[in-house]
Amino acid sequence: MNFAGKIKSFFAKAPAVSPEFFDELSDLLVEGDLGVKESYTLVELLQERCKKENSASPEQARDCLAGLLEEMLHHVETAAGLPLMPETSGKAGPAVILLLGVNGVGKTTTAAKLAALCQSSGAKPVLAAADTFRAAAIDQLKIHGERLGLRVVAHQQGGDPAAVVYDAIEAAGKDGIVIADTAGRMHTKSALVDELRKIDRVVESKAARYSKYLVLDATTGRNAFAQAEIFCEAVTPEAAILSKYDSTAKGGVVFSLASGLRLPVAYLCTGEKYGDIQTFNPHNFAREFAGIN
Ligand SMILES: Nc1nc2c(ncn2[C@@H]2O[C@H](COP(=O)(O)OP(=O)(O)OP(=O)(O)O)[C@@H](O)[C@H]2O)c(=O)[nH]1
Ligand SMILES: [Mg+2]
Repeated sequence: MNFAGKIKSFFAKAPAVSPEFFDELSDLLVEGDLGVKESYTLVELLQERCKKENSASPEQARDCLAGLLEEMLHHVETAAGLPLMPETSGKAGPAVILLLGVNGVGKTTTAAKLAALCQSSGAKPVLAAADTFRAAAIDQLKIHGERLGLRVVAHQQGGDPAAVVYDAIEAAGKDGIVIADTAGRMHTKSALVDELRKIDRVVESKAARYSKYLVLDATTGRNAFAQAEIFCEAVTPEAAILSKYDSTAKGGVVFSLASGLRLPVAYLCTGEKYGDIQTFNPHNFAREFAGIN
């Protein structure tokens, strides 16, 4: 049974709230990728709240849990929809969206999905193949560009990613949107950070709006949190995008990103098709995680 099924069945079958009930719930939340510390703290809070509110039934406890989970997400402002509203800085220049993340998390696919999303609201984004590490990465983005009917700015393999982004910004023009793919791997971590900082300097000097999204693979569980810690320290992404959030993914890491790193989630990706992306809704996500829907 997947996590969603397990949590639903736990609340449905529990006879009443009891110390065992709360112990079992803590273990279940850990299994859902919430993190050991967060799970125990949350369940302690839940016990207090249930007592205060006289919530004696498992169903009441479940609703209370959903509320507490949602509060965890409201530590951070929701970042959904930001790239689709480029403006405000007063500076002339395009909006730039940069996708970050380690190998294979779904950066290139997500770049294409975001491009499709921008297209559906009438924009014509330019894709920037700033993953110059592998020739295949450039080709992969070009294929998406062809399918979507969008321009892809690319240089040769081994080229300077910051130069690719620069050219894409020029191509997009001052009201345009640039969506840039980046490499997940480098010879060393410091080389990757140097490369991303160089891109930052180009974007900050030329763009009116800059959104850096960290793509995290939901199926990697707590490992996604460890990746986020490293990226947040090195390159300050503004939000995460949770990819591969399909039927087997658990998603508890989202609460840890908010409470531990103050990193909001902007989008959830639920499959490989262009349309398989949705803006993150804290209320619905918290309820779903608590087994309500
Ligand atoms: N089910 C599912 N598969 C996804 C999703 N996003 C990406 N994938 C798949 O995951 C694999 C890796 O996706 P990519 O977009 O190539 O990942 P990447 O981060 O660009 O990988 P590198 O460029 O190698 O670092 C591909 O097979 C994608 O089709 C998603 O949201 N759901
Ligand atoms: Mg890629």
